[in-house]
Amino acid sequence: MSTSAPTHPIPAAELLLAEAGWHTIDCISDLHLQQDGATWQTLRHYLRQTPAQALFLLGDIFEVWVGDDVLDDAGHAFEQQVADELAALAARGCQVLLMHGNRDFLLAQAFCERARARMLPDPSVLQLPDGERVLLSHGDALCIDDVAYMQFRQTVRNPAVQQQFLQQPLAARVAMTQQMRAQSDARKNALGVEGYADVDAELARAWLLAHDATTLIHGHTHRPGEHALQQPQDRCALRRIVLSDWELEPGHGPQRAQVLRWQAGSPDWQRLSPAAAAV
Ligand SMILES: [Mn+2]
Repeated sequence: MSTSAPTHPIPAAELLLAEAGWHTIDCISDLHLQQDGATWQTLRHYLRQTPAQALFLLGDIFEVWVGDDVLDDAGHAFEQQVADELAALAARGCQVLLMHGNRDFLLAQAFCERARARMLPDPSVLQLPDGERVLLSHGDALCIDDVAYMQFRQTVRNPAVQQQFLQQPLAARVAMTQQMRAQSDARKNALGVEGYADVDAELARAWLLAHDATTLIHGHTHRPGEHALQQPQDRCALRRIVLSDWELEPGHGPQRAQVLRWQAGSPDWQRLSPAAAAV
């Protein structure tokens, strides 16, 4: 386990200080939006009602993102609606903070401008008003046991590779990603959630120690939970909190969707249903 560190250098993190007016901070991830439906309608209701002053969307907001030019394409009205709904939330005074997932890592400047959102590097440190430092990540970079995925990740996160992809016509990019998604779905069906590599506990602990944080919040694995990470020599409790994915369409397995919320004066983060978080 401890051999993972040298081959997986710990990335730098951006430090974000919670503002004094942030009384409610929400984290969600893995919405995997692709079309209008039950998941989107529940999310939209939540976005319109949340009392949060800051909303962190920790990756895989979209099932796939082929380039920001979909925002100018008549065939992608759904993606435009999502961006506009985030912008409406921002207009009401909530800061919208995004992180890339392994599905939507091509979200770029034009999307952020339309959604009035800010893209954060993965990982980022959120320092809460009480001084607690929380490390935020999508989580895929910590699933190092999936060697094939880690190689794929390195390739597709290469700016030159991305540039080449984005130079293809939009229709060609859509077709290419559909093919890749079919392969990925076949693998998902064959392995099941439990068959996927999980976050490497030792690497997660190393990330926390390097960034002087005590809690890691991430998504990606679709295994909501909370796990202690500290070793006997650690001076304080270290843990990771795993966000739920959102899947509310009928016929897609058990329905699931959660908001993780921090509130000033509350002892800890709370898991809420979207309906409970929307009041
Ligand atoms: Mn993911």
